[in-house]
Amino acid sequence: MEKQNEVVLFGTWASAFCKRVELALKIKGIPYEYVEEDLTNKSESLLHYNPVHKKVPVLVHNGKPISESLVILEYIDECWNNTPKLLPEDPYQRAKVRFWVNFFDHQIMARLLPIIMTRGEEREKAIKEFNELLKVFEEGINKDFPEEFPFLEGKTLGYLDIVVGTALCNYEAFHEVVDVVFSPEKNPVIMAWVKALKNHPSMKETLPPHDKFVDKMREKYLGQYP
Ligand SMILES: N[C@@H](CCC(=O)N[C@@H](CS)C(=O)NCC(=O)O)C(=O)O
Repeated sequence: MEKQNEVVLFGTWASAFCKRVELALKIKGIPYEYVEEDLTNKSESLLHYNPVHKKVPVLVHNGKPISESLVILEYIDECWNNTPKLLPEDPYQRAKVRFWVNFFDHQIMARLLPIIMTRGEEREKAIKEFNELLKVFEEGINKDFPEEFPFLEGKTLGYLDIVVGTALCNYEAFHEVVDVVFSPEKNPVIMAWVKALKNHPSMKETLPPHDKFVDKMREKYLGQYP
């Protein structure tokens, strides 16, 4: 019986990919042990549990490792199916949520790093692409989930809320370090949604502290551009 509840999360505090998993575990009320990884000196356990990508997050459930944050979130939802559901019951709704989660993960999140890491024309191009993709995302979710946006207070956080919230709720830190990349004028639906998500108790408990996150971004990214 004890064995069934053995859940260990290997993560790193500033990673949105890891925060997704932490948040999902909290929403589902699943007790877990957390192991903070130093990515400059990865532990033997991490290399053993994720030999393919050697990345966090990794969830180890009863000794069995699962890698890739989106795979982990779906595993958690299927395995603990008597707790609040992250994905909708209806197969078509599930498909639509998965579509937009993947779009956000592969397209939008992939543009965040170039905004931080590049300068000049290259950076302008990355910001333009990011804004265009965000607009497509905003129009898409607004059309596909007309009754759900902006996020309603009191609602349980779902798959899309978790993925978007853990990536964008730190937008003030992002703006402080690299400038404004999205705004209420350009992205009203997303801004209203993100602001509501930021105030959700489980989200507040999970997000990294603002000042610590700003310092980390400065140290990691701006350090290269004295
Ligand atoms: N697609 C992966 C991305 C995970 C990822 O990029 N993890 C980073 C931390 S944010 C990592 O472990 N990096 C270590 C490395 O690249 O060596 C997921 O969704 O889990």
